[in-house]
Amino acid sequence: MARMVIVGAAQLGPIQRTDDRGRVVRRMLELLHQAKQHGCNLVVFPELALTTFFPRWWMEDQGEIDSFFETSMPSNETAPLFEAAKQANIGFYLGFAEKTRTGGRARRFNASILVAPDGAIVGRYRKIHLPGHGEHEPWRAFQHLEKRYFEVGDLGWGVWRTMGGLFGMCICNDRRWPETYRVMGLQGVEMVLVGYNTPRHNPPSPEHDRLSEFHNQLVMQSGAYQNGAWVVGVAKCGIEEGCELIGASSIIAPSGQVVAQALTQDDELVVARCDLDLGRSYKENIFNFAVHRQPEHYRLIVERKGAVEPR
Ligand code: CDV
Repeated sequence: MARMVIVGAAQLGPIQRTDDRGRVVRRMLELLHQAKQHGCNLVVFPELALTTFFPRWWMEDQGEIDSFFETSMPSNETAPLFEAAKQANIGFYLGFAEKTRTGGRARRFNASILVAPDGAIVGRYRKIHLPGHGEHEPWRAFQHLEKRYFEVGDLGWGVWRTMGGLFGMCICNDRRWPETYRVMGLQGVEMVLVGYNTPRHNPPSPEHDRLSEFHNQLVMQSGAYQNGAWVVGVAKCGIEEGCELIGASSIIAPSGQVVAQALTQDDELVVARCDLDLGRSYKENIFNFAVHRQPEHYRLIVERKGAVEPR
């Protein structure tokens, strides 16, 4: 019998700096309500879904920076989301800025959680590929200070058995790197969940701006196909504090085909019925890792970070 998961990609339109979390959660609850009407089992929200994309600003006051972080999950503001999802028997992925304390010091991550339909947090992920820069670069139209505000994630890419399948998570820039998907592929992942905030304008390489949606599709479709897994990519998008973020939230089959895609740059629920067994023919044939991979020839991938050209 097919293992069906009805997935809702809950794209969010822009969140302005003045929008408080209560207002954002009300928008998310509306998308969750729509998901329930569509019979969804799983809803995927974007990266840093509770606030505006704050790494676009240089900030020096740690109190101001910390105002964008969550110190507990669920928090007071997100508790209604957890409660409504549990009532609706829907699992969800949520991206947020996490502040935690370990070894007597504060640590900050760009994080996501996977919540099962019974309300239990079954998976945690902390973003590994942090794009942008760590210092103020005033020449840019806007900053991208993820390297300043977050530590590199320390949990690797896990895969969790829940909702009748094998689910993995990554966050935004991670989706551009084949290693992200392959580490999950090597754990048999059947569906990769990824939230993103992708400014259309890339200050160091503006010649790429017109290709933003193409690159978004290219990496998620190839990640899906090369690992025989579904990929659900969900944007926060539209014009946020004067900065345009792309939409194009997509549900992509293990064949690499886009099954459903957002039409707007606003709050929008994109729904697809996903057969988790659809990846099997890829995993057992063309991408049968156990038969065809040659890891002894891949050593450079883990031994070398940057490219070194031959002499
Ligand atoms: N939030 C992100 O990770 N954004 C990057 C941009 C800066 C290129 C992305 O890969 O979409």
